Amino acid sequence: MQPTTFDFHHREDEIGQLVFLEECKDVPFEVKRVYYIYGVKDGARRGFHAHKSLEQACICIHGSCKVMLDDGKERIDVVLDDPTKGLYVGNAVWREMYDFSEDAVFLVLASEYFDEQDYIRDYDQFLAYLKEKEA
Ligand code: T46
Repeated sequence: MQPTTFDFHHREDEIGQLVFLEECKDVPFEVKRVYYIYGVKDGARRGFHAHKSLEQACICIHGSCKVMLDDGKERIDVVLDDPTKGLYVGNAVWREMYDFSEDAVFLVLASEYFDEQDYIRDYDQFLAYLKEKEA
């Protein structure tokens, strides 16, 4: 599995940096929700779930962290440490986020409003869901 990443528009001038992105242009979906994670405790791991429909773009806008993606066949680990780059996380992919630096701010653009019914929070259920989808 190869990660899909985005390079966002970046403007630098004498007074600082600016990054911008637009829905359906720089990320391949309409953005219905934005959330961000920060202050992650040392050594903590988050995620441990997949989504049935949700698509997301993850950006570590400050500091760094790693994201593990698992499509049921393969696992990859992606380092996010650049506020101009995003990682696409599609549906039916198990994700875990870890190795957050103390100053990490992890921003997520999401294609859907929050819906707990869209989560698969058990790994065996995730594998069963993939099997069902393939059948
Ligand atoms: C994901 C990864 C990358 C809400 O009520 N609304 C929201 O929009 C979100 C994102 C969460 N919540 C609630 C649900 C839980 O009671 O906040 C609590 C913590 O969420 P969760 O344990 O799912 O957080 P993470 O960091 O494990 O996962 C989050 C997203 O939930 C998930 O969609 O893909 O970040």
